[in-house]
Amino acid sequence: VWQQKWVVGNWKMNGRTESNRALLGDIAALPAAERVCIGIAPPLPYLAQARAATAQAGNRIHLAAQEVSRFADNGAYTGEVSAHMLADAGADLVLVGHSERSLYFAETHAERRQKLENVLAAGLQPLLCVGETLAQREAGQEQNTVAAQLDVLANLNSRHIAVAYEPVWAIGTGKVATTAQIAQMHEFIYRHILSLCGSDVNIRILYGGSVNEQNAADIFSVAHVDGALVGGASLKGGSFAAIIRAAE
Ligand code: G2H
Repeated sequence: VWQQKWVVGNWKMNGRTESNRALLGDIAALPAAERVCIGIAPPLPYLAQARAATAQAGNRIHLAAQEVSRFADNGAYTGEVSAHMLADAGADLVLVGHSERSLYFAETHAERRQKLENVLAAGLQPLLCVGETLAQREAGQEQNTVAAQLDVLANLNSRHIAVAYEPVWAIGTGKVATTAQIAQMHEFIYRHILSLCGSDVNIRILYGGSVNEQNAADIFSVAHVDGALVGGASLKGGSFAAIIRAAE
């Protein structure tokens, strides 16, 4: 897995039982992609549906959760879902720190850290999302911003670091970072993780932000791009399949 390209579909708040059935059918029918690790992150009520559908594909589709509680295990935290519950429900990957969580839920650095620790304690792999806003990029602050976001990884008890670089200005906007911008930032992220976590870590750095079947091949050809976190295009079976083929 740590040599493969990861293609993870983040469904966000989309789907219904009936429409999921068709999409999951397409995903379960994908031919085995040896060099690609495929993941999907459906909304929580559909995790079991996704698990059942992908089990038919021999569990080669990884299940991801889009969010996790900062509270550990069990307790009086109405509305929350713990990392242990996600593990119990069959997830093995958990998104942490997606920019939409800071935008709409004011998630803090300390909360992200707590979530990372909870995910690891439950035996799951976190996928930390980082990325700068347009204003930060225009002010020349993109690397400082991303470095500060990555600092949440310092002294984390894990030798497996997965990060998604998602420039906020490219999320769901149809605007894609240029391959030069992606190359520069992925190289920076790679070096920063090494300096934070040591050189003996396994690293996957995914790109996210309006990835689609037209631009995927170019993006995957960039050094230190180890896959993609795909939003909108992961809701169409054909597009998601094409992105996986581009990663092969
Ligand atoms: C970025 C991405 C997936 P989209 O958020 O997380 O979404 O591909 O729709 O820009």
